[in-house]
Amino acid sequence: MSDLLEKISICVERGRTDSQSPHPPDMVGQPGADELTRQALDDGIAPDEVLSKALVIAMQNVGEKFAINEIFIPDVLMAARAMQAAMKHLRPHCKSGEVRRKGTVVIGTVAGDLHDIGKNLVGMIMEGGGWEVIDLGVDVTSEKFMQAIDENPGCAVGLSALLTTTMPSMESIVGEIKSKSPGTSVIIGGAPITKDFAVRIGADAYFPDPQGAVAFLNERNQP
Ligand code: B1M
Repeated sequence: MSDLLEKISICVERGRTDSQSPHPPDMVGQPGADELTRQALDDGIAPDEVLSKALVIAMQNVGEKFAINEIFIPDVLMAARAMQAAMKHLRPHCKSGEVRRKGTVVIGTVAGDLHDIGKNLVGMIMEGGGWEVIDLGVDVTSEKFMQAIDENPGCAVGLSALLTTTMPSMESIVGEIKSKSPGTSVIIGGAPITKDFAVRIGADAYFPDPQGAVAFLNERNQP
């Protein structure tokens, strides 16, 4: 890996957004993901390489460390901020098709539920893992999920629920997706969700953390 890509990867993993940031204290005064990504593109490094050889690797490390409690929610949020600073430079290239994404995932918190912190973490780690993420937000009805599936053929869907009272809503959304679009993979998660519940409602997979969900998507994407 080039020196520059390695530096970008370290900045994202450590949550170093830009040269003005006070975080992390041992990197104060050094450039961050923002400046280094700009520099990489100016130096002629392909945007695709910045994504796959720096951001994806950094966010994979972040997801793995988070899953084993080596780092915590604030660390993931800082890493996600640094990743967004890099993505700002890559997004125009994504739109032009120069950056190849692994596929599209539509995510949302189910109808009746307003909790979005976990869903946002999952979305950020999926995006960092090289997936295009369409985030429908919170309180998302089955109609909105179906519309997004129609607009993004071949996408996977990720549902989050934090309330026991919105688990029935998750069940009816999964039922609707599976009856109208049986080929769509549906992943579910959230504090009250279990593997047994996922099996019972016909979801393809349940994961207690973002990393498991990304690993599932990557596996499903294998040729
Ligand atoms: Co709420 N709340 N809340 N709340 N809230 C809980 C969930 C609760 C457990 C608190 C409690 O009573 N101890 C309780 C639910 C009880 C139950 O259902 N059995 C509860 C309640 C009751 C409520 C209200 C009803 C309170 C009221 O108004 N009377 C109300 C409901 C509003 C609504 O949704 N309609 C309510 C409101 C709120 C706030 C708005 C104040 C706020 C949400 C702010 C926001 O999200 N923007 C809030 C918060 C912050 C919480 C707690 C404290 C924290 C939730 C959180 O963000 N966790 C929570 C108590 C707790 O968990 N300690 C609580 C951190 C987050 C990173 O974890 O979301 O689990 P989590 O996501 C994890 C994994 O679950 C997984 O990955 C994430 C990262 O590890 N994951 C997935 C999540 N989605 C996934 C999807 C995947 C894969 C993995 O694939 C697609």
